[in-house]
Amino acid sequence: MNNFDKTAYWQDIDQAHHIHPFTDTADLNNRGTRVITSAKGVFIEDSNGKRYLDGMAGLWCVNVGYGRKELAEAAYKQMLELPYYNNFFQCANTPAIELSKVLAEITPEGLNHVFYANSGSEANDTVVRMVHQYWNLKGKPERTHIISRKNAYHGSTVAGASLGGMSGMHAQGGSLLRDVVHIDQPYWYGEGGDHTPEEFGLLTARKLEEKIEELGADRVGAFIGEPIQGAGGVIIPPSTYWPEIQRICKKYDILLIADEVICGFGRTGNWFGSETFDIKPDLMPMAKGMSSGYLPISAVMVGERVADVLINQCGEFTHGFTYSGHPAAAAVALENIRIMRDEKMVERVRDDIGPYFRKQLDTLKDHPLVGAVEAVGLIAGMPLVDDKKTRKAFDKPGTVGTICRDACVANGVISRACGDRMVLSPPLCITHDEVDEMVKRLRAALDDTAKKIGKM
Ligand code: PXG
Repeated sequence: MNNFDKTAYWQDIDQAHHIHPFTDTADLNNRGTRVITSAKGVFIEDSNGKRYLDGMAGLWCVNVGYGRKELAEAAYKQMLELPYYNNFFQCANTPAIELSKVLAEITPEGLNHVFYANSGSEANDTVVRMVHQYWNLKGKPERTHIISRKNAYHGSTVAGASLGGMSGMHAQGGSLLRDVVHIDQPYWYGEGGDHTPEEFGLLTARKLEEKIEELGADRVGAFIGEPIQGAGGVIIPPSTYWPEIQRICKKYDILLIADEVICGFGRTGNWFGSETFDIKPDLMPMAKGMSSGYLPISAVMVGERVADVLINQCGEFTHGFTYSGHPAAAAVALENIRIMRDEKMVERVRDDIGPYFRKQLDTLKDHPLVGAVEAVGLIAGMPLVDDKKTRKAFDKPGTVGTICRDACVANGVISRACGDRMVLSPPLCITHDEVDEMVKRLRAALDDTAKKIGKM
Protein backbone atom coordinates (compact mmCIF):
# COMPACT_ATOMS: atom_id res chain seq x y z
CA MET A 1 0.00 0.00 0.00
CA ASN A 2 1.25 3.52 -0.68
CA ASN A 3 1.07 6.18 2.04
CA PHE A 4 -2.26 7.57 0.90
CA ASP A 5 -3.91 4.15 0.78
CA LYS A 6 -2.54 3.39 4.23
CA THR A 7 -3.91 6.65 5.56
CA ALA A 8 -7.35 5.90 4.14
CA TYR A 9 -7.22 2.42 5.67
CA TRP A 10 -6.44 3.79 9.15
CA GLN A 11 -8.96 6.61 8.84
CA ASP A 12 -11.72 4.14 7.95
CA ILE A 13 -11.03 1.94 10.97
CA ASP A 14 -10.68 4.97 13.22
CA GLN A 15 -14.01 6.29 12.03
CA ALA A 16 -15.70 2.93 12.55
CA HIS A 17 -14.53 2.30 16.11
CA HIS A 18 -12.71 5.13 17.86
CA ILE A 19 -14.34 7.83 19.95
CA HIS A 20 -11.74 10.57 20.40
CA PRO A 21 -11.25 12.68 23.55
CA PHE A 22 -12.61 16.26 23.51
CA THR A 23 -13.78 15.79 19.93
CA ASP A 24 -16.92 16.30 17.90
CA THR A 25 -16.61 12.83 16.42
CA ALA A 26 -19.14 13.37 13.64
CA ASP A 27 -17.23 16.45 12.49
CA LEU A 28 -13.92 14.59 12.76
CA ASN A 29 -15.26 11.76 10.65
CA ASN A 30 -16.15 14.25 7.92
CA ARG A 31 -12.66 15.74 7.93
CA GLY A 32 -10.69 12.50 8.54
CA THR A 33 -8.16 11.82 11.29
CA ARG A 34 -4.56 13.00 10.96
CA VAL A 35 -2.64 9.82 11.75
CA ILE A 36 0.66 10.61 13.48
CA THR A 37 3.17 7.86 12.91
CA SER A 38 6.60 8.99 14.09
CA ALA A 39 8.50 11.85 15.72
CA LYS A 40 12.00 13.09 16.40
CA GLY A 41 13.20 16.10 18.37
CA VAL A 42 10.52 18.76 17.90
CA PHE A 43 9.06 17.33 14.69
CA ILE A 44 6.15 14.91 14.27
CA GLU A 45 5.26 13.15 11.02
CA ASP A 46 1.90 11.96 9.73
CA SER A 47 1.01 8.89 7.70
CA ASN A 48 1.26 10.87 4.44
CA GLY A 49 4.85 11.79 5.26
CA LYS A 50 4.09 15.44 6.10
CA ARG A 51 6.21 16.86 8.93
CA TYR A 52 5.07 19.41 11.47
CA LEU A 53 7.02 21.41 14.02
CA ASP A 54 5.26 20.50 17.25
CA GLY A 55 4.78 23.80 19.03
CA MET A 56 2.76 22.03 21.74
CA ALA A 57 5.11 19.22 22.84
CA GLY A 58 2.28 16.79 22.23
CA LEU A 59 -0.24 17.93 24.78
CA TRP A 60 2.12 20.14 26.82
CA CYS A 61 4.12 17.11 27.88
CA VAL A 62 7.02 15.97 25.68
CA ASN A 63 9.50 18.17 27.52
CA VAL A 64 12.74 16.43 26.53
CA GLY A 65 11.53 16.07 22.92
CA TYR A 66 10.74 13.00 20.85
CA GLY A 67 12.99 10.05 20.10
CA ARG A 68 15.12 9.84 23.26
CA LYS A 69 16.38 6.26 23.15
CA GLU A 70 17.39 6.35 26.83
CA LEU A 71 13.73 6.56 27.82
CA ALA A 72 12.73 3.61 25.65
CA GLU A 73 15.65 1.64 27.03
CA ALA A 74 14.75 2.46 30.63
CA ALA A 75 11.22 1.13 30.05
CA TYR A 76 12.49 -1.96 28.20
CA LYS A 77 15.04 -2.83 30.86
CA GLN A 78 12.54 -2.39 33.67
CA MET A 79 9.88 -4.43 31.88
CA LEU A 80 12.29 -7.33 31.49
CA GLU A 81 13.27 -7.17 35.14
CA LEU A 82 9.96 -6.40 36.81
CA PRO A 83 7.18 -5.22 34.47
CA TYR A 84 4.72 -4.73 37.27
CA TYR A 85 4.38 -4.98 40.94
CA ASN A 86 2.22 -2.90 43.22
CA ASN A 87 3.03 -0.64 46.13
CA PHE A 88 0.22 -1.97 48.32
CA PHE A 89 0.41 -4.56 51.13
CA GLN A 90 3.84 -3.76 52.52
CA CYS A 91 5.53 -3.84 49.08
CA ALA A 92 7.42 -1.34 46.96
CA ASN A 93 9.41 -1.43 43.73
CA THR A 94 12.83 0.13 43.32
CA PRO A 95 12.08 2.70 40.56
CA ALA A 96 9.18 4.11 42.62
CA ILE A 97 11.40 4.29 45.72
CA GLU A 98 14.22 6.05 43.91
CA LEU A 99 11.89 8.39 42.07
CA SER A 100 10.41 9.50 45.39
CA LYS A 101 13.82 10.65 46.57
CA VAL A 102 14.58 12.47 43.32
CA LEU A 103 11.19 14.22 43.37
CA ALA A 104 11.77 15.37 46.93
CA GLU A 105 15.10 16.82 45.75
CA ILE A 106 13.85 18.73 42.71
CA THR A 107 10.53 20.02 44.08
CA PRO A 108 10.41 23.15 46.26
CA GLU A 109 11.47 23.01 49.88
CA GLY A 110 8.95 21.47 52.27
CA LEU A 111 7.52 19.01 49.74
CA ASN A 112 9.12 15.74 50.75
CA HIS A 113 6.42 13.10 50.32
CA VAL A 114 4.86 11.77 47.16
CA PHE A 115 1.70 9.84 46.26
CA TYR A 116 1.63 8.29 42.77
CA ALA A 117 -1.15 8.11 40.20
CA ASN A 118 -1.30 7.84 36.42
CA SER A 119 -2.74 11.06 35.04
CA GLY A 120 -3.20 14.67 36.02
CA SER A 121 -6.88 13.98 36.61
CA GLU A 122 -6.13 11.15 39.02
CA ALA A 123 -3.61 13.34 40.82
CA ASN A 124 -6.33 15.94 41.32
CA ASP A 125 -8.82 13.31 42.48
CA THR A 126 -6.16 12.32 45.00
CA VAL A 127 -5.83 15.94 46.09
CA VAL A 128 -9.55 16.17 46.79
CA ARG A 129 -9.46 13.02 48.91
CA MET A 130 -6.42 14.29 50.79
CA VAL A 131 -7.99 17.68 51.50
CA HIS A 132 -11.14 16.09 52.88
CA GLN A 133 -9.31 13.54 54.97
CA TYR A 134 -6.86 16.15 56.28
CA TRP A 135 -9.68 18.30 57.63
CA ASN A 136 -11.54 15.25 58.97
CA LEU A 137 -8.47 14.33 60.98
CA LYS A 138 -8.01 17.91 62.14
CA GLY A 139 -11.50 17.68 63.64
CA LYS A 140 -12.96 20.12 61.09
CA PRO A 141 -14.93 17.88 58.72
CA GLU A 142 -17.12 20.81 57.68
CA ARG A 143 -14.17 22.39 55.81
CA THR A 144 -15.29 20.68 52.60
CA HIS A 145 -15.27 23.55 50.11
CA ILE A 146 -12.53 23.88 47.54
CA ILE A 147 -12.26 27.21 45.77
CA SER A 148 -11.05 27.22 42.17
CA ARG A 149 -11.19 29.64 39.25
CA LYS A 150 -13.36 30.06 36.16
CA ASN A 151 -11.56 28.83 33.04
CA ALA A 152 -9.22 26.64 35.10
CA TYR A 153 -8.40 23.14 33.84
CA HIS A 154 -7.78 20.36 36.34
CA GLY A 155 -8.69 17.26 34.36
CA SER A 156 -11.73 15.44 33.12
CA THR A 157 -12.65 12.81 35.71
CA VAL A 158 -15.62 13.83 37.84
CA ALA A 159 -13.34 15.51 40.40
CA GLY A 160 -11.15 17.06 37.69
CA ALA A 161 -14.11 18.46 35.78
CA SER A 162 -15.62 19.77 39.02
CA LEU A 163 -12.42 21.51 40.08
CA GLY A 164 -11.93 22.93 36.60
CA GLY A 165 -13.84 26.02 35.59
CA MET A 166 -14.68 25.05 32.01
CA SER A 167 -18.28 25.98 31.39
CA GLY A 168 -18.59 23.56 28.45
CA MET A 169 -17.60 20.67 30.69
CA HIS A 170 -19.90 21.73 33.50
CA ALA A 171 -22.77 21.94 31.03
CA GLN A 172 -22.36 18.23 30.21
CA GLY A 173 -21.59 17.00 33.73
CA GLY A 174 -24.80 16.12 35.54
CA SER A 175 -23.22 14.89 38.75
CA LEU A 176 -20.25 17.09 39.55
CA LEU A 177 -18.81 17.36 43.05
CA ARG A 178 -20.66 19.49 45.53
CA ASP A 179 -18.71 22.13 47.41
CA VAL A 180 -16.45 23.29 44.60
CA VAL A 181 -16.89 26.98 43.82
CA HIS A 182 -15.24 29.16 41.20
CA ILE A 183 -14.01 32.72 41.40
CA ASP A 184 -12.85 35.03 38.59
CA GLN A 185 -9.58 34.31 36.82
CA PRO A 186 -6.67 36.81 36.73
CA TYR A 187 -7.01 37.36 32.98
CA TRP A 188 -6.04 41.00 32.61
CA TYR A 189 -5.85 41.17 28.80
CA GLY A 190 -9.38 39.89 28.31
CA GLU A 191 -11.16 40.95 31.48
CA GLY A 192 -9.08 43.65 33.14
CA GLY A 193 -10.88 46.66 31.58
CA ASP A 194 -9.25 49.97 32.53
CA HIS A 195 -7.38 48.59 35.54
CA THR A 196 -3.62 48.23 35.42
CA PRO A 197 -2.50 44.59 35.43
CA GLU A 198 -1.23 45.03 39.00
CA GLU A 199 -4.54 46.43 40.22
CA PHE A 200 -6.40 43.65 38.44
CA GLY A 201 -4.15 40.99 39.95
CA LEU A 202 -5.05 42.24 43.43
CA LEU A 203 -8.73 42.59 42.63
CA THR A 204 -9.04 39.04 41.32
CA ALA A 205 -6.99 37.60 44.18
CA ARG A 206 -9.28 39.36 46.64
CA LYS A 207 -12.22 37.51 45.11
CA LEU A 208 -10.81 34.60 47.08
CA GLU A 209 -11.12 36.52 50.32
CA GLU A 210 -14.66 37.59 49.43
CA LYS A 211 -15.63 34.00 48.66
CA ILE A 212 -14.13 32.74 51.92
CA GLU A 213 -16.01 35.41 53.87
CA GLU A 214 -19.22 34.53 52.04
CA LEU A 215 -18.92 30.77 52.72
CA GLY A 216 -17.40 31.16 56.18
CA ALA A 217 -13.73 30.26 56.64
CA ASP A 218 -14.69 27.26 58.75
CA ARG A 219 -16.29 25.69 55.67
CA VAL A 220 -13.36 26.17 53.28
CA GLY A 221 -10.67 23.50 52.96
CA ALA A 222 -8.48 24.59 50.07
CA PHE A 223 -7.79 26.83 47.10
CA ILE A 224 -6.54 25.29 43.86
CA GLY A 225 -4.87 27.05 40.93
CA GLU A 226 -2.47 26.43 38.08
CA PRO A 227 0.50 28.83 38.43
CA ILE A 228 -0.24 29.70 34.78
CA GLN A 229 -3.59 28.46 33.42
CA GLY A 230 -2.60 26.27 30.48
CA ALA A 231 -5.66 24.90 28.70
CA GLY A 232 -7.48 28.12 29.63
CA GLY A 233 -5.24 29.89 27.12
CA VAL A 234 -1.91 30.42 28.92
CA ILE A 235 -3.22 33.01 31.32
CA ILE A 236 -0.16 34.48 33.04
CA PRO A 237 -1.31 36.24 36.21
CA PRO A 238 -0.14 39.78 37.02
CA SER A 239 2.79 39.90 39.47
CA THR A 240 0.51 40.96 42.33
CA TYR A 241 -1.77 37.93 42.08
CA TRP A 242 0.01 34.98 43.72
CA PRO A 243 1.47 36.87 46.69
CA GLU A 244 -2.02 38.05 47.57
CA ILE A 245 -3.48 34.54 47.16
CA GLN A 246 -0.72 33.24 49.39
CA ARG A 247 -1.49 35.88 52.04
CA ILE A 248 -5.20 35.06 52.02
CA CYS A 249 -4.68 31.29 52.28
CA LYS A 250 -2.42 31.86 55.26
CA LYS A 251 -4.78 34.27 56.95
CA TYR A 252 -7.71 31.83 56.79
CA ASP A 253 -5.59 28.72 57.32
CA ILE A 254 -6.73 27.08 54.08
CA LEU A 255 -4.61 24.64 52.07
CA LEU A 256 -2.98 25.95 48.91
CA ILE A 257 -2.83 23.58 45.94
CA ALA A 258 -0.63 24.45 42.96
CA ASP A 259 -1.59 22.31 39.97
CA GLU A 260 1.78 21.88 38.23
CA VAL A 261 0.58 19.43 35.57
CA ILE A 262 1.61 21.85 32.80
CA CYS A 263 3.96 24.27 34.59
CA GLY A 264 6.08 21.55 36.21
CA PHE A 265 9.32 20.08 34.93
CA GLY A 266 10.96 23.14 33.47
CA ARG A 267 8.21 24.70 31.42
CA THR A 268 8.46 28.15 33.04
CA GLY A 269 12.27 28.26 33.37
CA ASN A 270 12.35 26.77 36.87
CA TRP A 271 11.67 23.17 37.79
CA PHE A 272 8.20 24.24 38.97
CA GLY A 273 5.90 27.16 38.28
CA SER A 274 5.60 27.56 42.05
CA GLU A 275 9.21 28.74 42.08
CA THR A 276 8.62 31.17 39.21
CA PHE A 277 5.70 32.76 41.08
CA ASP A 278 6.99 32.20 44.63
CA ILE A 279 4.05 30.00 45.61
CA LYS A 280 4.37 27.80 48.69
CA PRO A 281 1.91 24.98 48.05
CA ASP A 282 0.71 22.44 50.60
CA LEU A 283 -0.16 20.02 47.81
CA MET A 284 1.31 19.92 44.32
CA PRO A 285 -0.22 17.62 41.66
CA MET A 286 2.00 17.01 38.65
CA ALA A 287 2.08 14.77 35.55
CA LYS A 288 2.91 15.32 31.85
CA GLY A 289 6.57 16.51 31.86
CA MET A 290 7.33 14.13 34.72
CA SER A 291 7.95 11.38 32.12
CA SER A 292 7.89 13.70 29.09
CA GLY A 293 4.74 11.78 28.17
CA TYR A 294 6.68 8.63 27.21
CA LEU A 295 4.62 6.61 29.71
CA PRO A 296 1.67 7.75 31.83
CA ILE A 297 2.59 8.71 35.40
CA SER A 298 1.52 11.43 37.79
CA ALA A 299 1.99 12.30 41.43
CA VAL A 300 0.94 14.57 44.24
CA MET A 301 3.74 16.15 46.24
CA VAL A 302 2.59 16.49 49.83
CA GLY A 303 3.91 19.23 52.12
CA GLU A 304 4.84 18.65 55.74
CA ARG A 305 1.62 19.98 57.18
CA VAL A 306 -0.58 17.46 55.34
CA ALA A 307 2.00 14.65 55.30
CA ASP A 308 2.31 14.75 59.06
CA VAL A 309 -1.42 14.27 59.52
CA LEU A 310 -1.86 11.69 56.75
CA ILE A 311 1.10 9.65 57.92
CA ASN A 312 0.85 9.91 61.69
CA GLN A 313 -2.82 10.40 62.47
CA CYS A 314 -4.76 8.69 59.72
CA GLY A 315 -4.32 4.97 60.04
CA GLU A 316 -4.98 3.54 56.61
CA PHE A 317 -5.52 6.20 53.95
CA THR A 318 -8.07 4.32 51.83
CA HIS A 319 -6.96 5.57 48.44
CA GLY A 320 -4.73 4.31 45.62
CA PHE A 321 -4.57 2.86 42.14
CA THR A 322 -3.42 -0.49 40.74
CA TYR A 323 -0.72 1.40 38.88
CA SER A 324 0.32 3.86 41.63
CA GLY A 325 4.11 3.94 41.26
CA HIS A 326 4.17 1.63 38.23
CA PRO A 327 7.77 0.40 37.92
CA ALA A 328 8.20 0.96 34.17
CA ALA A 329 6.62 4.42 34.27
CA ALA A 330 8.69 5.33 37.34
CA ALA A 331 11.87 4.12 35.60
CA VAL A 332 11.07 6.34 32.62
CA ALA A 333 10.36 9.32 34.89
CA LEU A 334 13.69 8.79 36.66
CA GLU A 335 15.58 8.66 33.38
CA ASN A 336 13.67 11.68 32.09
CA ILE A 337 14.67 13.72 35.14
CA ARG A 338 18.26 12.50 34.82
CA ILE A 339 18.37 13.78 31.23
CA MET A 340 16.87 17.12 32.21
CA ARG A 341 19.40 17.51 35.03
CA ASP A 342 22.47 16.35 33.10
CA GLU A 343 21.65 18.47 30.08
CA LYS A 344 20.72 21.47 32.24
CA MET A 345 17.47 21.81 30.32
CA VAL A 346 15.72 23.93 32.93
CA GLU A 347 18.59 26.41 33.16
CA ARG A 348 18.63 26.58 29.37
CA VAL A 349 14.93 27.50 29.32
CA ARG A 350 15.53 30.19 31.94
CA ASP A 351 18.70 31.74 30.52
CA ASP A 352 18.81 31.01 26.83
CA ILE A 353 16.02 29.44 24.81
CA GLY A 354 13.17 30.94 26.89
CA PRO A 355 14.31 34.54 26.38
CA TYR A 356 15.03 33.81 22.70
CA PHE A 357 11.55 32.30 22.20
CA ARG A 358 10.05 35.41 23.76
CA LYS A 359 12.13 37.77 21.63
CA GLN A 360 11.24 35.99 18.39
CA LEU A 361 7.55 35.71 19.25
CA ASP A 362 7.56 39.43 20.01
CA THR A 363 8.26 40.05 16.31
CA LEU A 364 4.68 38.88 15.66
CA LYS A 365 3.26 41.81 17.62
CA ASP A 366 3.16 43.92 14.46
CA HIS A 367 0.68 41.50 12.92
CA PRO A 368 -2.84 42.95 12.54
CA LEU A 369 -4.44 40.04 14.43
CA VAL A 370 -2.00 39.68 17.32
CA GLY A 371 -3.16 41.64 20.37
CA ALA A 372 -0.25 40.67 22.61
CA VAL A 373 2.48 38.14 23.17
CA GLU A 374 2.50 36.79 26.71
CA ALA A 375 5.24 34.31 27.58
CA VAL A 376 7.22 32.84 30.48
CA GLY A 377 9.96 30.29 29.83
CA LEU A 378 8.71 28.13 26.98
CA ILE A 379 4.99 28.70 27.34
CA ALA A 380 3.14 31.46 25.51
CA GLY A 381 -0.31 32.80 24.71
CA MET A 382 -1.24 35.22 21.93
CA PRO A 383 -4.74 36.68 21.91
CA LEU A 384 -6.10 37.28 18.40
CA VAL A 385 -8.33 40.33 18.53
CA ASP A 386 -10.68 42.41 16.47
CA ASP A 387 -9.16 45.70 17.68
CA LYS A 388 -5.64 45.78 19.07
CA LYS A 389 -5.97 49.26 20.59
CA THR A 390 -9.02 48.52 22.69
CA ARG A 391 -8.28 44.78 23.17
CA LYS A 392 -11.72 44.12 21.66
CA ALA A 393 -12.40 40.41 21.13
CA PHE A 394 -14.01 38.95 18.02
CA ASP A 395 -17.78 38.57 18.10
CA LYS A 396 -18.00 34.78 17.94
CA PRO A 397 -15.28 33.62 20.35
CA GLY A 398 -13.26 30.69 19.05
CA THR A 399 -14.03 31.11 15.36
CA VAL A 400 -10.87 32.98 14.38
CA GLY A 401 -8.78 30.83 16.71
CA THR A 402 -10.00 27.68 14.99
CA ILE A 403 -9.27 29.14 11.54
CA CYS A 404 -5.78 30.03 12.72
CA ARG A 405 -5.18 26.62 14.26
CA ASP A 406 -6.08 24.95 10.96
CA ALA A 407 -3.85 27.42 9.11
CA CYS A 408 -1.00 26.48 11.45
CA VAL A 409 -1.44 22.81 10.57
CA ALA A 410 -1.50 23.67 6.86
CA ASN A 411 1.74 25.62 7.33
CA GLY A 412 3.45 22.77 9.19
CA VAL A 413 3.35 24.01 12.78
CA ILE A 414 1.21 22.70 15.63
CA SER A 415 -0.30 25.38 17.85
CA ARG A 416 -3.47 25.12 19.87
CA ALA A 417 -6.37 27.57 19.92
CA CYS A 418 -7.96 28.18 23.31
CA GLY A 419 -10.89 30.27 22.18
CA ASP A 420 -9.11 33.00 20.22
CA ARG A 421 -5.83 32.68 22.11
CA MET A 422 -3.13 30.83 20.19
CA VAL A 423 -0.92 28.97 22.64
CA LEU A 424 2.53 27.44 22.39
CA SER A 425 4.47 25.07 24.59
CA PRO A 426 7.25 23.46 22.51
CA PRO A 427 9.64 20.75 23.70
CA LEU A 428 12.33 22.23 25.94
CA CYS A 429 15.02 20.92 23.57
CA ILE A 430 13.94 23.29 20.77
CA THR A 431 16.92 25.02 19.12
CA HIS A 432 17.28 28.67 18.10
CA ASP A 433 16.89 27.71 14.42
CA GLU A 434 13.76 25.74 15.21
CA VAL A 435 12.30 28.72 17.09
CA ASP A 436 12.97 30.85 14.00
CA GLU A 437 11.28 28.26 11.80
CA MET A 438 8.31 28.04 14.17
CA VAL A 439 7.81 31.79 14.16
CA LYS A 440 8.11 31.91 10.35
CA ARG A 441 5.39 29.28 10.01
CA LEU A 442 3.21 31.02 12.60
CA ARG A 443 3.44 34.28 10.67
CA ALA A 444 2.39 32.51 7.48
CA ALA A 445 -0.57 30.97 9.34
CA LEU A 446 -1.54 34.35 10.80
CA ASP A 447 -1.39 35.91 7.32
CA ASP A 448 -3.60 33.15 5.89
CA THR A 449 -6.05 33.69 8.76
CA ALA A 450 -6.14 37.45 8.27
CA LYS A 451 -6.79 37.03 4.56
CA LYS A 452 -9.55 34.52 5.19
CA ILE A 453 -11.43 36.84 7.55
CA GLY A 454 -10.82 39.93 5.42
CA LYS A 455 -8.34 41.66 7.75
CA MET A 456 -5.49 41.76 5.24
N1 PXG B 1 -4.26 19.74 35.44
C1 PXG B 1 -3.81 20.53 34.46
C2 PXG B 1 -3.27 21.88 34.80
C3 PXG B 1 -3.83 20.08 33.13
O1 PXG B 1 -3.39 20.89 32.16
C4 PXG B 1 -4.78 18.02 33.92
C5 PXG B 1 -4.74 18.50 35.20
C6 PXG B 1 -5.32 16.63 33.70
O2 PXG B 1 -4.34 15.78 33.28
P1 PXG B 1 -4.71 14.42 32.49
O3 PXG B 1 -3.40 13.70 32.46
O4 PXG B 1 -5.74 13.72 33.27
O5 PXG B 1 -5.20 14.82 31.13
C7 PXG B 1 -4.32 18.81 32.85
C8 PXG B 1 -4.37 18.26 31.46
C9 PXG B 1 -5.62 20.92 26.07
C10 PXG B 1 -5.51 19.80 27.05
O6 PXG B 1 -6.36 20.74 25.11
C11 PXG B 1 -4.91 20.01 28.28
C12 PXG B 1 -4.85 18.96 29.18
C13 PXG B 1 -5.37 17.72 28.84
C14 PXG B 1 -5.96 17.54 27.63
C15 PXG B 1 -6.06 18.58 26.71
O7 PXG B 1 -5.00 21.96 26.24
N2 PXG B 1 -4.31 19.21 30.42
